[in-house]
Amino acid sequence: MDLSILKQALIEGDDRQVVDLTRRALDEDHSAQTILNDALISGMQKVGELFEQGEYFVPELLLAARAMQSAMEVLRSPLAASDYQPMGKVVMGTVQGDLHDIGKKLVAMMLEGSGFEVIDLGTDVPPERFVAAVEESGAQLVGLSALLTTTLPAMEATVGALREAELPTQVRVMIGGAPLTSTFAQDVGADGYAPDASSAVALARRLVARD
Ligand code: B1M
Repeated sequence: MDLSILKQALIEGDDRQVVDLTRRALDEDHSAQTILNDALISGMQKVGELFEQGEYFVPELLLAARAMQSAMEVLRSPLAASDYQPMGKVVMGTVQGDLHDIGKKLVAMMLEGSGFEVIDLGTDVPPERFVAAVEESGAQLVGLSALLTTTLPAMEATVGALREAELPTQVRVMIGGAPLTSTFAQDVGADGYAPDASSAVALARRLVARD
């Protein structure tokens, strides 16, 4: 199967078609990683471009996002089965004011697939919920995601709250999301920045190994 058919179905936000084609691609021995990168992520990139060009509006974004999430459910176990070794506990979430979920879920799935236990707090998460989740779980790592430039101050506030909290163990903080950079990570006092899901796994491994 040509993965561009799946990419096109995602761009059109055709949920059922996307799920069927994702299953078919797996049956035809495309790896979960290839399906994700070559069809789904590149399809979402195209959706973003269409939005920027004024051809798509929020309803089209929502349809594509729903289709992407359904496909990710299909890919969850093959991605997670890739390489299992218990590594540590991570609290993950999208920062306050930001509802973008897909990239963060993808990072969470890849971390799970690499042997991390992930506590996913969802989206629009206030700083104090991150702090409480670390206190309750004893996680060594926190992963913060943001897709909006307007929510970068919330990310800074969250890193600040984690640094100020009296936590039983020293927590490492990694951040990611399209508007971020490693310079921003340094400026707000995070321990690292990852531009995509696979580098997030490599970074998480490095940060946990430092303990
Ligand atoms: Co929104 N949106 N959106 N949107 N949306 C963007 C982000 C935008 C770039 C579109 C555009 O204008 N071109 C733009 C932001 C501009 C900016 O601030 N710079 C934007 C806007 C403006 C908005 C609204 C304000 C629109 C409106 O209402 N007028 C609104 C805001 C709502 C809110 O959050 N308060 C909004 C709403 C939405 C929907 C709800 C409709 C939907 C989200 C649905 C959902 O997530 N459940 C949506 C979508 C789908 C997008 C685009 C099209 C796609 C995002 C996505 O899922 N990408 C996006 C345009 C684009 O990105 N091209 C856009 C696929 C995903 C796999 O990639 O999330 O980048 P990404 O994650 C990557 C990396 O960033 C990284 O790894 C991931 C995998 O490789 N990463 C991490 C992410 N988190 C990480 C954490 C890490 C490490 C790496 O460590 C912890």
